[in-house]
Amino acid sequence: MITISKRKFKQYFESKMYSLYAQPINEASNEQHLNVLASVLKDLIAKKWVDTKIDTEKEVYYFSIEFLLGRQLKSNLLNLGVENSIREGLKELGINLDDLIQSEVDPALGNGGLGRLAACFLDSMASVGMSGHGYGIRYKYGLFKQKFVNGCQVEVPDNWLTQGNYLWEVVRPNKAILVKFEGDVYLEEHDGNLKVIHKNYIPVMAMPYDIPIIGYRNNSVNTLRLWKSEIPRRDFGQTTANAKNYSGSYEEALNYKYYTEEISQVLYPNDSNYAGRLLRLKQEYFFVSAGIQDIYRKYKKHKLNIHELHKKVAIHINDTHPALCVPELMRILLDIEGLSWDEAWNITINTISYTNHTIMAEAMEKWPVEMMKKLLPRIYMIVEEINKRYLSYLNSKYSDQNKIRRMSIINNGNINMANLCIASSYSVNGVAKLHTTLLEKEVLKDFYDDTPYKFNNKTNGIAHRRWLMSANPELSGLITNLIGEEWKTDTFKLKELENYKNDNHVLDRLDEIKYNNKVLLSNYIMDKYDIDVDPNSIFDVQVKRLHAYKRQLLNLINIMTLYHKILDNPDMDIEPRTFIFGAKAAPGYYLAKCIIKVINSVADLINNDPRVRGKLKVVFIENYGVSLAELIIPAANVSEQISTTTKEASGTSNMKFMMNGAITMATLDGANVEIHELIGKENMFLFGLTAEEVLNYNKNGGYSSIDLYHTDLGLKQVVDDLINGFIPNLGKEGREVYDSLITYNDEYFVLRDAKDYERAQRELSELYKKKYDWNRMSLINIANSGVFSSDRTIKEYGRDIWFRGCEINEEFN
Ligand code: DL6
Repeated sequence: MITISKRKFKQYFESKMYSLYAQPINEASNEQHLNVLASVLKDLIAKKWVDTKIDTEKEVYYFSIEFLLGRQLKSNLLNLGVENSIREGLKELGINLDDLIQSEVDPALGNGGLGRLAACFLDSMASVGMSGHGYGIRYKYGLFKQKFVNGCQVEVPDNWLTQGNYLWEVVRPNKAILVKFEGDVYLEEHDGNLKVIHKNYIPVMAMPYDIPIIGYRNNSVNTLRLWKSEIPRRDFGQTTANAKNYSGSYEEALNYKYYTEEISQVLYPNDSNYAGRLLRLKQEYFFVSAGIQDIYRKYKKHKLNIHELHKKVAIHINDTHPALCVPELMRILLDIEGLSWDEAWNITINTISYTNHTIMAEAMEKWPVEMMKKLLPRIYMIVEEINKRYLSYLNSKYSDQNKIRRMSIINNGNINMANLCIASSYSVNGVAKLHTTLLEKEVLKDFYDDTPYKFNNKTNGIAHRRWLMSANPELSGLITNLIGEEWKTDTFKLKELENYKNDNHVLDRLDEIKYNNKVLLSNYIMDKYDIDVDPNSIFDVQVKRLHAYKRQLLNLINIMTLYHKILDNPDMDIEPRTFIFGAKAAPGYYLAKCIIKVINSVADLINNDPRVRGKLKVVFIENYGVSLAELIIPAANVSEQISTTTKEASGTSNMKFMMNGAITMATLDGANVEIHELIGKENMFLFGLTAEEVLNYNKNGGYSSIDLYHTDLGLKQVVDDLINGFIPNLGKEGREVYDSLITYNDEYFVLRDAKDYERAQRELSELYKKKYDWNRMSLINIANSGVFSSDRTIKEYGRDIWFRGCEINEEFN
């Protein structure tokens, strides 16, 4: 927490304006005002930011290929507790703070839940006072910007660094690090000792850009360090003596420049070809190597005992993308520190922990041996050695060769990164109870049977400061009026709201706040798409990545069913609904893109049909991201969490919606199961196959979608609409979606769950008519959402993983 008077702030602001831009405040642009404000705030926190704690307590380093931060200004002001004085000061200078907040870029350095979770964790680590820092990549282009052209997704580059630099970053050239690719590795004898020599490597410089992560009203300022790849500068302190010689032709020099700069060019290069896959592997090693070397350098600078690294440092691998932390740490301990394999291994395995975020086979990373061997010769040697020792351990313990093959790190010419992570870390966690159980009992069963003590669950969470306090200030104010301030630092206190569940004044107020948020969203939709949506209608929202398992298609089928019903029965008593979608499809994911096109075509059909006017609307909001989520989620009445049971690891939008009082429509998947445990089926709407049923179907060859299609005529009508011209402006995309359901037997049980979903939707509609019952349910949801604060999650990571201080002595080394 810092304090600054309005008067002082104005002085700082003015002198910063002069030093940065040499011009008066009233002549500066909005962008310049924003830069000046960010710069003043950075000055204010500078002292706290440089304070380092490494020699007093254990530090956590969170490695993630994505950090989906969202805008920082509002959240920094909130956490510092200076919003009011700064707002007032700016006002006197003729500047509106809200304009500055809105004009900040939203860095899209992530794709979805994985990256947003990483950002929430950074916020929580700082806010609970934990010394925890992030390492990632400073991509020049973030996730693409989505535009709809004729209903289809078109990807436009996200040039988020419009001014060349990011508002909050500080570049630190003196902390740049050398990362080595390719080359020849061999052993040489020096004074009777064998030394690993790496020659003819391609040197790449990792330039650190630091972003401050400010804790909520405390003294913590942690760091997110993002690396940019560059050609080593001339004054770069580290030696490149054995590097490949690039003093050749101009063309060679250009190629080298391209090689280095390409690495941090774009988030998720297209991996449908070899070059794209190679680039991804380069990215992974690049940020891992820079990060591990950085930790090591800092450790040595503080003259700490290398034999106790695991007592001072915790390294967390967010999904398998940073899995090369394992061989990179081993490389440093073996080749630089000269430790024995056994000791290096013992330190590594007690330093590294790993989170799994998916059971989808397609997301389980595997790298071809030949690719890694060429790109990272020394790293590959180490992985091979780990595997050799691991196999010998497995062979000494088991005779089942299939099991050993499944557990092997290298198999069939590929390196299985999840297997590497599990074999080499002391903790493996899933992200919701059901997900962890599925890992233990199904997907990673061999590993769980072998080392059950490594496995644990850490149900995800969300930063309630961003998702409730900042995104929904009116609701936040009501909560504080009712139960006081304490919930802001202890969200379990939200439970006290239940005392008001029969207070009609409070329920009315809740209703009013939701309405106001719906008006804000309606205005946005009007401005952007010229679609008039009624804030009195039910706002039924599904916002998340577009993926077949998340089943936006099931939502759409229900919309079509409802549409037909109204057409058949124009006097039908129906609560008006606005269905809202937001989703990006991965550029190479054809079916997902077809689903987008189908939804947009159905939206056109319905929104332009006077027969359903005032009853149904469908809006697909383009370019869904963090800032839009902050507008959409507080305005939702219904939260669609309808993935095929077993497929969604956790979900985090389910938690954000719940905290903002939306009612969840859900399958018992991911963290929905835990929402259900908390509030019971009477406070949400459940439908669909259970996990057991899905697993049984999968083991016994699925169900027959075509049989269902022929027996349920209502369903048949809607499915046929995809290919019979009923939906205008729909061509091959309709056929593709139809085929996924019928020809390819509906892998995600969309049709199988459709009837039950329709039933649950009907019940929801009925309940909405009873205003107080609905708002009571909404209040109960908010009151029970405290457990989903990422502060709780991060404290559990600290308590059970990073600081538990228990040493694993692996049997194999
Ligand atoms: O754990 C964060 C988030 C979960 O909430 C989602 O359920 C899960 O789908 C997502 N997983 C990924 C994995 N991507 N890859 N690779 O984003 O993680």
